[in-house]
Amino acid sequence: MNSGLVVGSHGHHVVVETPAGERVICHARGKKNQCVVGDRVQWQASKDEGTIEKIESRRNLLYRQDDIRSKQFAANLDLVLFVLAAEPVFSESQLARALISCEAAKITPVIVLNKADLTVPFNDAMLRLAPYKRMGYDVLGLAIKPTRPVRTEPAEVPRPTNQGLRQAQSERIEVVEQLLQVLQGKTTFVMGASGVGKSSLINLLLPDAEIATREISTALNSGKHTTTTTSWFWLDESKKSAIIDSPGFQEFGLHHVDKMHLAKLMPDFAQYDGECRFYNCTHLHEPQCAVLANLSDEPMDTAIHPSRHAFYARVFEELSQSKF
Ligand SMILES: Nc1nc2c(ncn2[C@@H]2O[C@H](COP(=O)(O)OP(=O)(O)OP(=O)(O)O)[C@@H](O)[C@H]2O)c(=O)[nH]1
Ligand SMILES: [Mg+2]
Ligand SMILES: [Zn+2]
Repeated sequence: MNSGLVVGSHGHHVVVETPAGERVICHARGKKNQCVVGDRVQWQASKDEGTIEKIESRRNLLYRQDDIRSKQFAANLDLVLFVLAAEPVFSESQLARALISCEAAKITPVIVLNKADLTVPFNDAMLRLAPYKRMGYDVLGLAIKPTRPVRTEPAEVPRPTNQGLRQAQSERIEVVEQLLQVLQGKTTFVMGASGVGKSSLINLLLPDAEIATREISTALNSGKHTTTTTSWFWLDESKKSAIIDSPGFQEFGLHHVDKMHLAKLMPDFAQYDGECRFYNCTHLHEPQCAVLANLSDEPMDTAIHPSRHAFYARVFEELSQSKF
């Protein structure tokens, strides 16, 4: 039996990396051995491919359920970078669901807002993230692959081109160093909607990775350079830090979450845990409910925004209908 790490997931097969750094295509033996990227496995060689015989117990498992049929996960993670962009305008429901999923799996999320070069929509998006900052989430504003300089000088002071270039380069270095600091010594899963710049982020950190990204010139609808598989990349030679690219998604089901546990996974709600009159309060209609008592659209750490409560009620209802 050989040991290995799952570094790629392609639907019908996975790629396993051996301790010596070789990569082998493996197939699962039966339903029980369905593994995901990040899994430590035992595998048996058969000709030039392999069979997964055993999955080592997981530290955690991130669920990302697109719909009833297709589920994708990664295991044994330290950090999730949830990437949003100034454009396309992000879905707050998707963000909120992803954060709940991270909390449920006990994995720290960091929100990355990309495309800082698109100043106006970027600032709007940053404003929409203010409540999440107040909840204690880290928000990192970046321009991973800007199409224009991020910081522009007044038009009447033209700068020599080489200086502009040098500034652009030093900004790149700043972004890379900022990111590498966050990722140091961790296994990080990059997730977010299609087109936000997940693969661009990995290319910036690892120019040799040369992941195809969705360029405007390659017809938006063709989906040609959209990521379709989940892949693991080492960030350092000592193999202490790793980053995982994943396909973009639309929906984000939370069917694995217990509805009575939902409020504990939302930090603005969780601050009132145990303060309602009834221990099994659903925070929907009960008298002397600490959550309902603190609904307010004031920008305060103690407030629960009415739109967050509407979101909570929607997900609570969804989980009440759930067949899972
Ligand atoms: N303006 C601007 N565009 C960017 C920036 N970063 C990435 N992009 C562009 O955004 C588009 C999508 O980037 P990708 O890296 O392919 O996005 P992705 O999240 O991997 O998308 P999927 O693989 O489909 O999930 C590309 O055209 C990038 O050039 C940025 O900082 N500013
Ligand atoms: Mg991609
Ligand atoms: Zn309550």
